[in-house]
Amino acid sequence: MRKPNDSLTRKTPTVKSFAWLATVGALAFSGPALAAQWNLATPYGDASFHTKNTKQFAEDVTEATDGELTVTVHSGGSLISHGEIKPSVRRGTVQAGEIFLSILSNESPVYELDTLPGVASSYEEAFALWQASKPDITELFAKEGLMPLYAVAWPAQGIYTDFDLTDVSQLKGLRIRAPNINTQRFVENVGGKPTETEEADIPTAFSTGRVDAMITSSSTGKSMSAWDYIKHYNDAKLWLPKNIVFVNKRAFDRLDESTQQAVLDAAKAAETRGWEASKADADESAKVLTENGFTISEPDAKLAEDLKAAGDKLFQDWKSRAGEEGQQLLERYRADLDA
Ligand code: PCA
Repeated sequence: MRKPNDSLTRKTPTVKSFAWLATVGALAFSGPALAAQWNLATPYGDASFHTKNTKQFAEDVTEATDGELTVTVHSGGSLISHGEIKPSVRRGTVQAGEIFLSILSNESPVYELDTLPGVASSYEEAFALWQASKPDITELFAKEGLMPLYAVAWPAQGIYTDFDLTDVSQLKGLRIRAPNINTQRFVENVGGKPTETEEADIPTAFSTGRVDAMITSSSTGKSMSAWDYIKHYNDAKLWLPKNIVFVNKRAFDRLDESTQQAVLDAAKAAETRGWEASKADADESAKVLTENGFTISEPDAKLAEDLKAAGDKLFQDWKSRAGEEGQQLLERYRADLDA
């Protein structure tokens, strides 16, 4: 492991003559032309385990390449808004980005699979689904000049309300915040009114009375200090959606081979670390919610059945949109699971 100031000491020459100084100057001048700098935009804030993981990825790249490539993470939508991140990476305005994969669901049914109930509801299944869908997603991204680096699941999605949720009819007419199209459809299927709100805007949406309830993970509840505006979490374990981190392919191709390999190695490590962090954060977040006065419950048999009915409808709708390609992907995933 390199010590923090190692490169400094190593690069500081012992100056013995002016001739040396000239050489050092020339080296210093040619250095920046070789080194590359990437900006990576993410909509998620520093409190999110995803952002911590991505920042670690950035540090790993800088360290492994000895500064030949530095990656600067711009978190919390500070550089580019969520919906603009993929177009910006495509154009090369920024070299890399992180997004909630299912915000792309209107582009292909493949992007919807991790927000469908009954497809993958544990970490093991969610990871198998990612493995099965990776070739399709890689191909779709390649068509836009993009390359996926890694993907990490959020903890399972549940329902936040300001009352104890025991019956699906309680959701009727409520304005429920949902992070993607399928969750919005699910809200409609349970009789609620879907409201699209970015994670960072959740506290304002509650404080201004724009929403009454939300669907998200325990992690987002913790990051957004949900106890300030709501008190009940039903851990319905609806699905485990993913974030994906990706890069502009031209920017990647411009790197020399060893730098490219360093990026791929750091991405592989980030994926493994991220899935572990997600599991740990799910537990930790449930604890923090409880400590802050939350009541956490699970659906009883009747509520589970009603949520499942709303989910089944979603799944049938997906099937009618998914076409041959989507069906095949689903079958491949199921076959892998059974293997
Ligand atoms: N948090 C993000 C995406 C899914 C999740 O758990 C959100 O709610 O926007």
